[in-house]
Parts: sequence; C-alpha cells; structure tokens
Amino acid sequence: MHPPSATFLGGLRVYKIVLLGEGGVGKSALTMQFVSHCYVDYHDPTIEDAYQRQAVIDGESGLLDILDTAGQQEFTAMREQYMRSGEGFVIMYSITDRQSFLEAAQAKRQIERVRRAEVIPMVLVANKMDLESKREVTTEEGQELAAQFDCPFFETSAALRHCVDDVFHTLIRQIRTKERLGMKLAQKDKKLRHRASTIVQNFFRRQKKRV
Ligand SMILES: Nc1nc2c(ncn2[C@@H]2O[C@H](COP(=O)(O)OP(=O)(O)OP(=O)(O)O)[C@@H](O)[C@H]2O)c(=O)[nH]1
Ligand SMILES: [Mg+2]
Repeated sequence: MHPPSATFLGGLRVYKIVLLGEGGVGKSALTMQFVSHCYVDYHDPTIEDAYQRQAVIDGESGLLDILDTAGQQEFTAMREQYMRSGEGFVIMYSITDRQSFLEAAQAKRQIERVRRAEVIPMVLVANKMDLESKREVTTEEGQELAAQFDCPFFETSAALRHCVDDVFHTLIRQIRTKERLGMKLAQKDKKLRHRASTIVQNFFRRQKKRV
C-alpha cells in the first residue's frame, strides 16, 4: 500500500531523490557510478541533471528518479524548489574539503526551513575517502553530524565505487519506512475516528430512546 502522494511509472513506484552538496564534492561522480557504473574523473560543473534507474531493493522494485543538482553558487537558484519536491535527500561533502562539511549542515537547515515539521528521509555522505592523505574531516566528525541529523552516514568513494549502492538503497529504505509509518498512523487515525463516530451515534441513539 502506498500513500496518495506516491507517483508511479509503468507500474513502478517512483522515488524522487535529490543530491545536495558543495560544488566539486562528487555528486555527479556518485550518481554516474550508481546509474551507469562508470567514473567521471573530470569536474564539469552541473547546472541540473536528472537520471532514472530501476532497482530491486529488498525484493521490491522501484524507479529511482535522481536529481543531480548544482553545487556552485551561481547555479543554486532552484534549490528551494527541489527541496520542496524531493522525497529523500543525499547530503554530501568531501572529506578533503572542510568548507563542504560546513555547507552540509547548512543544506540540512535549509531543508528543515522549507519542509517545516515534516520528517525527511536523508543520508549523510562523506565522499572521496580514497584521498586519505588529503583528509580534512574525520570520520568521527561525520558520524557526529549524522547523529545530529538523525540519519545514516556513509564514507564513500565514487572513484572506487565504494559504498555507492548502499547510499541509494538506504535512502529508499528510509522513504519506505516513513511511508509505512505514515500509512499505519493514517489507518490508526481512521480506526479512532470510526470508533469516535460510533460512540457519538450510540449516545444519540440512547438519548432518542429516553425521549
Ligand atoms: N579521488 C576522488 N575524486 C573524486 C571522487 N568523486 C568525485 N571526484 C572528482 O571530483 C571532481 C568533482 O566531481 P563532480 O562529481 O563533478 O562534483 P559535483 O559535486 O557534481 O560538482 P558540481 O556539479 O559543480 O556541484 C571530479 O574531478 C571527480 O572526478 C572520489 O570519490 N574520489
Ligand atoms: Mg555535478
């Protein structure tokens, strides 16, 4: 069972995923590795690219609709718009760039502002873990930030295709968990409303009998 907001294409549930992070952290490289199993070793600043890939996660098929966004300031005007439409977010920084780590926290705050009280599925990703000698952000710092975000954390290497699938699969699991919890709550709410209306109806029936 899916919530009313869920979209489908050819019978497949479409998951709208958005990648956020400073320019050059490896959003496009990670996306290309996930979608096409190839590594792009040059930086061609993205304006906005969309990719789709079908995947079976925990025995359930889905279509991942991935929005690879611009990290560079001059292209970030659309940010709030895709923050509104995303169902799940990959917030990314590079372990070799402390500034990108600080920006990750900023991106999370912006999502919260745009989406208010909603629980948003997300994953924090520290990319370029193959560049250990250039590391500026420790694993512990990443873990601490993820704990603050209350979300899973991965150190990845798009270059080595390390943990790439885990990032996307974990995010889909998060979206599904949110969906199931939401449906459960909605069903509970429906049951409660039904019970309340039965109580009210019975009350008026009793009143009528007395009159
Ligand atoms: N060593 C190493 N280099 C990486 C890795 N991921 C990306 N790169 C390199 O980092 C540079 C920037 O990668 P992109 O994927 O273009 O970065 P981006 O986040 O999409 O940048 P914008 O589109 O400008 O926001 C490229 O030269 C990549 O080859 C990685 O895991 N390890
Ligand atoms: Mg890019």
